[in-house]
Amino acid sequence: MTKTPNWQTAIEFEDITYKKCEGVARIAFNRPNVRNAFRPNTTTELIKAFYDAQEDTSIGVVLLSAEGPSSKDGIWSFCSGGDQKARGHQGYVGQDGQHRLNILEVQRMIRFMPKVVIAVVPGWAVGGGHSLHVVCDMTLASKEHAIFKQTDADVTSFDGGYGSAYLAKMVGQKKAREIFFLGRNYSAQEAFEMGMVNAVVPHAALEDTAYQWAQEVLEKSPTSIKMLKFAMNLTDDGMVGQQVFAGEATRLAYMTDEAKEGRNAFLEKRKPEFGENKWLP
Ligand code: S0N
Repeated sequence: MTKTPNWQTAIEFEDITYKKCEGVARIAFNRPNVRNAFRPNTTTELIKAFYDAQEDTSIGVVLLSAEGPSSKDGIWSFCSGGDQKARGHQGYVGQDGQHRLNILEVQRMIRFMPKVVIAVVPGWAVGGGHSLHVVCDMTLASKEHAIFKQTDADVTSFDGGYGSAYLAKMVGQKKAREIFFLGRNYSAQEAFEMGMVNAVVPHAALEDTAYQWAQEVLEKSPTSIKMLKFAMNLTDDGMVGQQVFAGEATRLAYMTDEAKEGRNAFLEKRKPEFGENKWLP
């Protein structure tokens, strides 16, 4: 039986909502009248919320979801990508007048955070919004309302990183090329059959199901989950993937008596004594 969470607001934002409940953080787009398009203020807020969730040691899972539906027409969205009204000549223009492409920073936070990020897709997942669901560790989609679509090649605002190249690893080269080159709409069921959605869920049960999945993850060993996520990332992330994985291996080594002896010997200005029979077969 699924449990309904008692969400508590963690930080008040303008373009997103950010809540927590029992080890789970929920970050949700909150611009439903523009299909949850992200402007620079949205990405700045996303970065702050993801950073907070990463730093909070009580949080093991982040749900990336969306508020809705639109008050104009009742249509649900996850995210429709970069706000084309904020798009300038060199990027998306914020209140400070700077041109930025910092949704890519959000993607990297999702990819490299030592916690599980689940995309909860209640409606349109389009353009950069589609790329965000691709980079999340798992995706749950509304049976009735989720629609997946890539418009990057319509508006000349394309994601040549995780949104396309990693998608191709996920659904296969031919299908990924179809998604980008034809820009068609795909239902939750079609996205599931392609391998880019983990489960198709009745809309009314979507949020509670996501919370339930998060609770299941939280029953697992945190170190195992983190190492497995980074291991699965490693081959696609090159030297950065190795750096992230290896950093955690170093942390594990820090926890050994051997590492404590290495540090203590240095501080005490003596030769370290690592002991006998430490060279395991
Ligand atoms: C989502 C779509 C398919 C929904 O269609 P529907 O239901 O017919 O609704 P509309 O009437 O079109 O829209 C309702 C209202 O919402 C506004 N709106 C929708 N999407 C956007 C948007 N992206 N930007 C601004 N406004 C949007 C409409 O204008 C409408 O407003 P009103 O009611 O006032 O008329 C359909 O809406 C659609 O196709 N949207 C555009 C999708 C799109 O092309 N997005 C951009 C694609 N590219 C990216 O996102 C790439 C960005 C990225 O990730 C990136 C990659 C590499 C490097 C940098 C970046 C970066 O962004 O930084």
